[in-house]
Amino acid sequence: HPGIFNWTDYLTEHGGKPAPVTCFKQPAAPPPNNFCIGMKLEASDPRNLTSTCIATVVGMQGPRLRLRLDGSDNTNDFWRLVDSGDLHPIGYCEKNGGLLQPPLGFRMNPSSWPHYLQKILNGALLAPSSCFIKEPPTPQRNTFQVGMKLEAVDRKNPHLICPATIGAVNKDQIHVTFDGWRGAFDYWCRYDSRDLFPVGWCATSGHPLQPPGHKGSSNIKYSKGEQIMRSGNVAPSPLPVSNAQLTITTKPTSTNQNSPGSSHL
Ligand code: MLZ
Repeated sequence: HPGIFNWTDYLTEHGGKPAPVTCFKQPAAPPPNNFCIGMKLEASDPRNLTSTCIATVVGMQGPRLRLRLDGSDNTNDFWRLVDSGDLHPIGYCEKNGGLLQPPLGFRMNPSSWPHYLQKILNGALLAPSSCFIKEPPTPQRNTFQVGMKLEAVDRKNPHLICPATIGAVNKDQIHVTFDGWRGAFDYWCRYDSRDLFPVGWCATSGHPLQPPGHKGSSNIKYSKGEQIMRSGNVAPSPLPVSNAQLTITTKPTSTNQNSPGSSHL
């Protein structure tokens, strides 16, 4: 299938080894997704982790749920795995002595919250407890190494999972670098983040995997010759070469000249 991303061919061509599955806080097999669009559940507010809110499933992709907090707008949707520790059936908060809170940025007057809550839960489709899957255990320590390959959530486009490489390791933190995007989407996170998956996870879980970008790999060749300047410490991920080796071949592309300052969006 030319044009469809294939890890085996990619690793043969570009080198690199998949990070072992034991590095990740993910179960041996991706969990089943038994949720349906429209189901309501309890989730912690990503913008205010001390609040438990009502959320509705507004989309799904493999074992990932796209969630929207009830009473919030549609610009703060977030994604969680079905085995996320942040998700619980409706009633869990109250059973544990808590109170459901309005989301940060509640669209109405705060005094209307109790009535609003009653209204949205009346006759609602509640996600049954069988949908919720226990969070997997956390690996004891950070065993990622620089150069290892993985699949990672693009935090600027959190519906996307993309091929990535470990760019650096510092104690419990790892630097996730996205293949072919010259650093524009890279981030640091803990080794036990739920946004990190082993190579092949998307294929087995039924989640789409974005192909790598082409910036820094299609019309950029690594050889001796004319140098280009780049600002900051943005490395030409994922190829481990020094700036001194980086040159752009003169083969013109259609519109994007792939200049170092060009937009990545
Ligand atoms: N705005 C970009 C998305 C890039 C995603 C990169 N992920 C590492 C585009 O539309 O191509």
